[in-house]
Amino acid sequence: MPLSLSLITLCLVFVSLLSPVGGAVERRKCSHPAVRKEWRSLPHKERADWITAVNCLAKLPHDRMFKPSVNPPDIAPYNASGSLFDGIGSLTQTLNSLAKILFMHTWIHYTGQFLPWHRWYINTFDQALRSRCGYRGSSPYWDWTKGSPSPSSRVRVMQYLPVSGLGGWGAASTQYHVLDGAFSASSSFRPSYPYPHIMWRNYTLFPPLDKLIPIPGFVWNLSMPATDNFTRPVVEGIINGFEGDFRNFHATLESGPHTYVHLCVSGDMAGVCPVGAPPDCITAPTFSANDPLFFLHHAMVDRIWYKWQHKHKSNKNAFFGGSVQRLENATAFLRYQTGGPPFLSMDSVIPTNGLATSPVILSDVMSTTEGPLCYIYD
Ligand SMILES: [Cu+2]
Repeated sequence: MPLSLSLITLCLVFVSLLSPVGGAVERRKCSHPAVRKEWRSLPHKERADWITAVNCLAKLPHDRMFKPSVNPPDIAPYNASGSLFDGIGSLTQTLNSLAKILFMHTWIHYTGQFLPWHRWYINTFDQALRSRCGYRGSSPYWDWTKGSPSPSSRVRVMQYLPVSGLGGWGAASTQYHVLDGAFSASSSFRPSYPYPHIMWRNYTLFPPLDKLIPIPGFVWNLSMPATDNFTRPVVEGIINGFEGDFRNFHATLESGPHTYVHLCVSGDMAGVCPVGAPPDCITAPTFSANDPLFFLHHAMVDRIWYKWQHKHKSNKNAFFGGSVQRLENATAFLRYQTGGPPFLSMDSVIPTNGLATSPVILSDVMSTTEGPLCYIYD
C-alpha cells in the first residue's frame, strides 16, 4: 500500500475509533444496545480482559488528534510522549483547568456540562478500549451501594487479584501506593500526569472538603463520613426524587455521591498530589482519571442519570445548566450549582479537545439509545 494511502487509511481508522459520538445526527433508535454491568457481576475472565485493554491503551502512544485547548499554568504541561490512556485522562485535566484560568468558558464541573460531558467521555473511553485494544466484554460500572455494610470494604470494589483485580488501598508506610491488583507498583502501569508516578489510593473517611473544594463562605459538613453520602437509600432517593427537576437532581448527584466517592478513594482519584511530588504540583481534580476506577465510578454516575431519566416522562429530556462555574462564594455557588449564565441549550457544544471528529452537542447524549449512543444499564 502506498505510504500516503496507508496514512489516509490509518487516519480514517483512527477517526472512527475515537469519534463514537458525532455531531447532530438523526435521532434513530439503536436496535442492539450494549448492556453495561456491575464490575463484580462480570466473570473474572471478562474483568481481566477489561484490565488488559486498559493496560493496552496505557502503552499506546498519545492520540495525535488530542489537542489541549489551553496550557494552563496550574497543571503539568501537556506531555506528548505520554500514552493514549494518559491522553484521554488528560482531557479531564485540561478541561478542569479552564475553571481556574478562563472564567467565561465551558467547564465540566459545577456546570451544565457535567453529566452530558462525562457521558460522552466514558463512551469515548469505552469505544477506544474496543477499537484500539480489542475489548469485547461488557462495559463495567461500580455500584457503590453494593456489598458489605463496613464502610472501608463497601468502597472496596477493587479485588486484589493480580490479573483481574483493580487493587486495594495504599498504606501510609508505603506512600499510599497501590500494591496489589493489576495496576500496582509492581505492574508497569504508570500514569504520567502530573508526572510519572505509581498510582495511589488513600481511604479517607473524612475528606477535608473545605481545602479540596474551597468556596469562600460555604460551610461543608466535615463530620459526616464520606461513605454516608453514597449509601443505597441516598442513591435511591436521588433516582426517585427531583421529578422533572434536572437542576436539583444534577446538583445533588454531583456534590453528593459523585464528589464523596472521589474524595473517599482519594489519591489519584481525588487529584491529590502524590507524596514526594515536585513543589509545582497543584492538587485539583485535574488528573482523577489516572485511576482506572474513575471510569467505573463515572459509569455509575451516568447510570444514576439513566435510571432517573427513565423514572418519569418529565425526566427524560429535562435539562438545565449554565456554562460558567460559580465557586467564587457561597451565594454564587448556591444560586448556580449547575453553572451560571450564559445557559446551555441542546445545541451547545460539548468540549472534546480533538477527540471527536465533528462537533458533539448536548442533544447527542441526552439518550443512550436514540442518537449516536447505543447502550443501556442492567
Ligand atoms: Cu468525577
